[in-house]
Amino acid sequence: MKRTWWKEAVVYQVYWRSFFDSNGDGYGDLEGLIQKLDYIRDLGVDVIWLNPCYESPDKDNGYDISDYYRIMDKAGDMATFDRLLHEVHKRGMKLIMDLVVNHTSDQHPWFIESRSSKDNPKRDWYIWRDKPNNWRSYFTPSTWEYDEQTGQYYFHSFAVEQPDLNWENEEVREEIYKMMRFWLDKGIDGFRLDAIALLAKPEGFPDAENPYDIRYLTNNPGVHDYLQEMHEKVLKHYDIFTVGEVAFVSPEEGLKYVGEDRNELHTLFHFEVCDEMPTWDPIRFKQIQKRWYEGLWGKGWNSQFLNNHDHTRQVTRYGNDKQFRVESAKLLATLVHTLPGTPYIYQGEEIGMTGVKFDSIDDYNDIAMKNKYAEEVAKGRDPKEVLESLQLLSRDNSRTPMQWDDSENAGFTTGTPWLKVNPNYKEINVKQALADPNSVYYYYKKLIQLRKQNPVMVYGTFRDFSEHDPYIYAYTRELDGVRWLIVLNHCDNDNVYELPQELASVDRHLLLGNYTDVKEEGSALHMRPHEARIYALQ
Ligand code: TEU
Repeated sequence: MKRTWWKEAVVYQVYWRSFFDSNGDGYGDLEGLIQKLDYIRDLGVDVIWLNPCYESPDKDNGYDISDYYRIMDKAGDMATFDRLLHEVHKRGMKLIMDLVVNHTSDQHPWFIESRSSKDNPKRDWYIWRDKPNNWRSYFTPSTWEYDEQTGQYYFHSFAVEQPDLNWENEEVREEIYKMMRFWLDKGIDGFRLDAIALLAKPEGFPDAENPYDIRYLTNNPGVHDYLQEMHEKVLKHYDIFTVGEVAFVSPEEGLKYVGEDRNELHTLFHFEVCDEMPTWDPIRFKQIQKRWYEGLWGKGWNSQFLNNHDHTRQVTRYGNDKQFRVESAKLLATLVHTLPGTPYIYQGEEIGMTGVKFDSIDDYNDIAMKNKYAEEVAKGRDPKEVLESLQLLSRDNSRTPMQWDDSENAGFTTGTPWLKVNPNYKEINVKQALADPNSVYYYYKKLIQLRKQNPVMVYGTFRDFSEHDPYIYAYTRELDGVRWLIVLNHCDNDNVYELPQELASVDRHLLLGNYTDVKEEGSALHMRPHEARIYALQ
């Protein structure tokens, strides 16, 4: 398999508005990120993925862009961005930006022109129809919004304020490519391509049989033509890293985006876990990993993550954030960093930050959650019940400010934070983590070091020895005669893992574990709650 820097990399996602506020306005900012770069570097991170910081009315936290060439005031300005890039590079790290080109803001001048009249030259830059079909958007009941001025409907996969660009229009594509070159010429190291599987729309917009199953929004014919053109005209001319957000995709379909012979993207985020597995489901999780491994290995590259700014923090959603928070956070880290693919860390994950439950809908900000809440309450449902039903998966679970210390507002801001701080910041914060040699933070650091020193962790073949076990996940990675065994007891109780003959008959040496006193006991491994171990086999 071809070795590349981005296969070996560990990526750290910075949701800047919740990272560190340098000017007391309650929002994190690029200057704040600059001030914390040493913290990120010390963890061992190679690449920073920065969420969108372009000019935006901020209806969907920067994913509604009104000027691709400017930095939004809350984040800073272009001079600060340039300094950020310089400071990241100075520390030997790389920076990738979010590329949001499925849609713009409705305040983007292109859309303002487009909606102004039916014969405006930019009319065709967006998608206009006389009649809607029955599709649902991600964030609202319909994908179509009626526009009084011209008496037609425009299409939006997400919020009403996020009209989809018409990728069939060549001028649109050329404008986007030009904008991409602008950022790449500044020296950024790649893109995370937002909602990229949505670019192509099906001919004629036929009604869906079940409008609630929104798969029709993604992976439509034509999407690969656009990506190949983008590759040809932009991407291939730079030494960069690209990762596409590709929802509702099978490994077979996924390979079309990332196949090494396809000239599209390097890697993808598939969402078979985060979108389609609401709570921990071990057998299903193992099947997903196996299928993706078999589908991609040697042909295209995968990513590993269990949370991001759209998905509830992993220790809350898939682990145990109460009795075994520290052990569980370390176990999940072990999983993400030892499965095949590039691992992602979402800010705060490295100190085991948890999700939140706010008492009132007013304390939430997430447009997806708020629109859904309004829709359900309008149907006459009990507001309290609706709130409760939306809490676990609200995107604000992962968006609360980074917890730096136990001072007011967790040291995130001297002002009023744009989203409330998680009340548990007095116990869970960076200062505490750095002072405790057994913290989640130092465990991440060790995992990252291991990855740097051992190619087997990146390029080793994968084999699951526990397909039907509901608690233990045991698998090997193997490369050039080096063989590692990873054993995880994803469970609140003790369990014994009886090593299969093949693994029991060789010597083993513990490389890393999340309990300090591991006694070696022959072929039966007595695993404690949420215990994780990485062995080298001889
Ligand atoms: O998300 C796209 C998206 O579809 C997610 O909302 C979904 O939950 C899933 O993770 C992918 O199927 C991206 C951004 O990450 C999100 O923050 C934006 O709101 C959205 O695009 C619109 O730009």
